[in-house]
Amino acid sequence: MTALEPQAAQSSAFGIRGVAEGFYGVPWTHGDRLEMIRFIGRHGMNRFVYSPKDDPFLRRGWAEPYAADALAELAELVAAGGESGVELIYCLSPGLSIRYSEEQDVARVLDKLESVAGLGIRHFGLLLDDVPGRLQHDADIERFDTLAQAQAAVANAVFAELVARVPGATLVVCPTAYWGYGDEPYIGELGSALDPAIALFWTGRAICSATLDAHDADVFSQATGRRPTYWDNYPVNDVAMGHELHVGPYRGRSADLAGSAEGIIANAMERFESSKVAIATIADYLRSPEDYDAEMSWDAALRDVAGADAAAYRDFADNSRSSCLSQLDAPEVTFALEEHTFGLLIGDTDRAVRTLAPLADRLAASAHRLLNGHVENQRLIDESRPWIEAFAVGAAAMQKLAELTSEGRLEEEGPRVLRPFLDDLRSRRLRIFGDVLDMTLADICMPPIPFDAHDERSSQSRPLTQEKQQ
Ligand code: LTM
Repeated sequence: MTALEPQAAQSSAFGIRGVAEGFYGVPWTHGDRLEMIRFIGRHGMNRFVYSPKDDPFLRRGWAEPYAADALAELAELVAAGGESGVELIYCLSPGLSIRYSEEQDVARVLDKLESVAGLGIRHFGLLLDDVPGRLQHDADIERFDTLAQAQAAVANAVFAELVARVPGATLVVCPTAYWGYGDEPYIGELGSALDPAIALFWTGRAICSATLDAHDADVFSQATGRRPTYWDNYPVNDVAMGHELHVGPYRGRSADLAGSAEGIIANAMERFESSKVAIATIADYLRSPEDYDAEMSWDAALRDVAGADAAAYRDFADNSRSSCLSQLDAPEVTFALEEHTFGLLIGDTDRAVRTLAPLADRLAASAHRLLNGHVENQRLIDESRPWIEAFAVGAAAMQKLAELTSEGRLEEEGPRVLRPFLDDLRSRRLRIFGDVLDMTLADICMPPIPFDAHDERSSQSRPLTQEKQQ
């Protein structure tokens, strides 16, 4: 694998360039965190956000003190960061139960943050995302008019104490409504009430934003009095995105964004090795957004993470691009299947199989190598295994499709031979090959609705159920 040297930030680079362990799911191990800090340092990033959602000491048990061994591990992360040019942002998520009006709770937050400040951590976060968008404690409802006022009061109090106690301390707040146009009443009110030195996380127009650009960032700055620090939900694939594996390159972030934002923190996947692929491309963008070339960066990232198996893994990952960022889910397969359909429609069998047959063979060989070969990064393959197995089924389906077509047996045997592949792929409920393979197989396997049935339905506009009963 390529050993990259720590890289100095270039002038157009984002100030804050980092990764968050901020997903729902099984937190990374201590060893993973050490490795990720070194990995992102080699790629020129400078922040690691420590905020696994399901760490009991950060959210539900936010006030629980750490045992000595947990503190020792955090100290090791700080030390690894020091060697790699990466600073930790330690984030607490007290929003599920905190009493904003209760001084004791503010003191508890401070105690927890101070306990890690003693290890050398200087950057802190209060994450108030994924909590009810209203005040719940009676005392809070009595004391504050709005959630924004309550949150600002706590954040300001925490920040004032922090800077007094911890030299150079910084604080970032993740608002409860952390996405949108950036000028909604809640975020505007929070921005007006917060100390201007406190940073704000923002995910852009959506929880997982297809694009981030300078115009939207400027709207946010205008409304809140500070530039956004993007918490970018890519490559994370938790909660409802669990059927996608986000191993495609970073896209849709404008080349001029660095001038309008403090920086970007990319929220990673629970799947540790797979996350590195996208993260390496994100690092390239953040270091030099104007020069960023997604495909070139992706090729380098695949070589870095998959090593000797990069070509085979690329074949797989090229068909696993589906995400909020992707414009085209499976570009090469889409082209080949479009050619196949077109060839059949114009009666040109040669054209139908010319691109598809060699591609299907190549993808099948890549799947075989990844699943059965001696691979360099076994953990990468193990984490992606369900998707790679689905990829193997799809590749085999395309081989069969090409074979039946070239032998002139598609019409007669296609539905019977290809239907098990379609059923198998659908039963796995994993996003691979985007929609294109499913649609192609379904066209062949599902009996078409006869033209006269169309006519009958539209002229009589009967519900389908009635039609079936007749
Ligand atoms: O995005 C934010 C600010 N918070 C959470 C993340 O922890 C989670 O990983 C992502 C993606 O599901 N969505 C969130 O709401």
